[in-house]
Formats: sequence, C-alpha cells, structure tokens
Amino acid sequence: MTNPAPYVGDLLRDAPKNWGKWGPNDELGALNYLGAAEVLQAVALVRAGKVFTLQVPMGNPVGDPVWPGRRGAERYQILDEGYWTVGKGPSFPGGLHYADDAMSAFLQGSTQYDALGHVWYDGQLYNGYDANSTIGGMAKASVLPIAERGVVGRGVLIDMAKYRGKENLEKGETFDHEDLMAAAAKQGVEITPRSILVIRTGWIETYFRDGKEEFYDGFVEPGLTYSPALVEWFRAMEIPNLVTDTIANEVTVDPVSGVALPLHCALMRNLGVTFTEICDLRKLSDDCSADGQWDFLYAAAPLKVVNGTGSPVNPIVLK
Ligand code: UVW
Repeated sequence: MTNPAPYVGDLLRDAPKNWGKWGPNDELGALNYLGAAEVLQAVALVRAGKVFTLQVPMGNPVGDPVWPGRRGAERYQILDEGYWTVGKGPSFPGGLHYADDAMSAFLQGSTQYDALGHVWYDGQLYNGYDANSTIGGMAKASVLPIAERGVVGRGVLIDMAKYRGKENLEKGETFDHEDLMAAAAKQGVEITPRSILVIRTGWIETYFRDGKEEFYDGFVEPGLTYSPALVEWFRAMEIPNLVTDTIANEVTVDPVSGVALPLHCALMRNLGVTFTEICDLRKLSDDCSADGQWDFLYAAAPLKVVNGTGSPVNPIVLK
C-alpha cells in the first residue's frame, strides 16, 4: 500500500512567502517586480516587427482543452441573417442587419490568468487574506487587480520539448529549474531576474494532434516539479509570471510527495507568482528557433472580471 500524500501545509511549512512585501493590501504579488525599467528593457527587444498571439482557440468545435471537471466555452448564436430571412430580424432606421452571440464559459476554461487567490491552504490566500473571502466571489486577490494593471515585461521562452529532442513531453514527465537553465544555455539565452518565464512542453498541442480521449486518458500533465530549491530559485529570481502550454503549469501530482499541484501553493499563494496557463507556444518557438532570439516583449491583460477567480486572455508577444 502506498503512503497517503502529506497535507500540503505540512509539505510547505518552512516555504518562503512574499506576504506583506508590497503592503497588507497588495493583490498583485510578484507583478510588482515589473516596473518602468522592466517594460523599457522589453521594448528594446522588439526589432523585427513580429507579432505572436498565444491563446488557444476558444469555443472550438473540436472542444477546448480544460482541467477535468470544467467545460469548454459554449458559444450561442443570438442573431444572424436567418432572422431577417424569416422576417423576424429587428428593423432599424437605414435597414442594417447584424450578428450577435453569447458565450457560457469557465473563466479558467481557455488560455487564462489565475487570480492570485485562486488556490489556498491553511485557510489563507496570497498575502494572508482569509479563505472565507472567496465565498460567493473573490473579495480579495481576484483577477481584477491583475487586469487593471496589465502585464508587460521581458519574456523568455524555454522549449523543454525541443531541449529533450521531442515533439512534446510525455504524460507526467517532470523538469526543474536546473533543467530550465540548462535548456536556456543550449538556446543561448539567459533567464535574467524578473523575466516572465514562458515554458513550452508541447503538451497542449497533443490535445489537437492526438485527440481528447488520449489527452484525458490517465490525466497527468508533464511540468515543473516541486522542490524547496526550485521554490527558492523562483523567489531569488523574482519571477513575476509563469506562462506555459499546459493546463496547470506544473506536473499534476508531485511524484515525490504525491501532493497535487504543490507549486500552485508554493509559487502562487506564497510568493505571489501569477500563472498563465493553456498557451499555444508552437509558432513562437518555431520563430525563436529560426531567428535565434528567445527573448521578447510579452504583454497580456486578462479581462476585468469583478470578483473573478481568473480570466481568459490572449497574450501578445512582440519581437
Ligand atoms: C486548478 O487549479 C485546479 O486549475 P488551474 O489549472 O486553472 O490553475
């Protein structure tokens, strides 16, 4: 019989926290590291006028890749030419026709920003906010402050799949900060302090290539894996934002402790690192391979959802 996983609060009992670092009312966490100097450093990386968008399609007829238990976005047509064809379209002075639609979507059901308060343990969210503040909507550390601020900085792409000579990492395959630095050295780029860390595993591409049955069969994503040294590296490097092409930005279950999503707790809840998930990084990676430039201006603004636990987003990269 295998040992039960420890309580995450015990696993992270001595883990570092950035609580209070930016004041008792802070809801932005490590995004506070991105000031004017970091924005201007990123602007200097725009040299060729290339533009990349990182969101996966939303409301896709083949389904949207989502965390098990969530549903992909459902789009409903509200108004189209068919209404006028049967004489039911509204009439406007001048006679214009138009199309309208609506969407029902998990706010974390596409490429997304997680609110800093999205995950917690010990009854406390990021910065020590009471977990009861999540009831009925996030009164604290929602996605709104991130949306109001926007995220702009130097992004650096590390392609772990390419580094390991694969199209994509396998189910449950792990890597850590040492692997990231080794891959960066091979790519000829440096992960400097305050870089927005963008990691390609090729995983989300498998949803579209191999189909959803294979994707969800024994669901365990590849990704970063917890260790105290990795958490300390994120803290010391002042990483403001972790962006990946997986649903949860980390291996689904830590193979050492058996704890699910410990980095959500150690990085997001404790250090205030913002998480951007479910990105499509293929075209960007292909371009970086071709021109040898793996760093760029990264910009993203989630939607201003009041009390939201997260929000869809279409991040933009400029080179
Ligand atoms: C969970 O935390 C369960 O999901 P996400 O990947 O949206 O962070």
